[in-house]
Amino acid sequence: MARDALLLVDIQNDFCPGGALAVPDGDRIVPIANWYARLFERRRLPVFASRDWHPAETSHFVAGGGPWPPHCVQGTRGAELHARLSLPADAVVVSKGMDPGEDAYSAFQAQTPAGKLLGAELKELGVERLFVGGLATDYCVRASVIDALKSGLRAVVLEDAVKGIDLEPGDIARAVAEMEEHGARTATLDTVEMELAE
Ligand code: VGL
Ligand code: ZN
Repeated sequence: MARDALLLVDIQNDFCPGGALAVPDGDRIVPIANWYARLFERRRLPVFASRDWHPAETSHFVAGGGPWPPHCVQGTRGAELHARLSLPADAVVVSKGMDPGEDAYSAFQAQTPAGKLLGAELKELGVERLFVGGLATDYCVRASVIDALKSGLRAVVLEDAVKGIDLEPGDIARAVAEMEEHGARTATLDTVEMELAE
């Protein structure tokens, strides 16, 4: 049983500079995410990486009536996890957004390669607390953290391993405040080991 797990949300080329839906400085979190991944690996704690994994046509994209330019289309380079993201060999990649009628911002809508929902997988592992980093703070990180809390898990936002879009100035700060209002804690490289010890 593993009480704690790490979730790295959507650290994909399209959310990094040069990508179709670039988060400003999105790639800057990669080395920090790698550090967290190593920490959890050393402690034999499970590591999950979610990916946005859309069909070419979806109501999530502008052409389908949605808010976003096409991004993270299944099988494209933009949908690949960032090349410098370094995950433990036994990390589980979960995919979301495959349904052409669904945004699927939350990693709790994502499935393992075996088709199991992330929440079910975490429950099976005995996970009680999820540490979350990734992209974007004000969309998929926010939705994933709030879903984690609603599903009865504790959640810790890794503040130095997230970056947001701020489509409206203040979105990132509001997202962090909202996650905290739902009960999320925050941690950084400096405090995560203390947090893990609790
Ligand atoms: C995301 C916008 C659209 C995200 C995904 O990963 O935060 N944002 N699709
Ligand atoms: Zn998307």
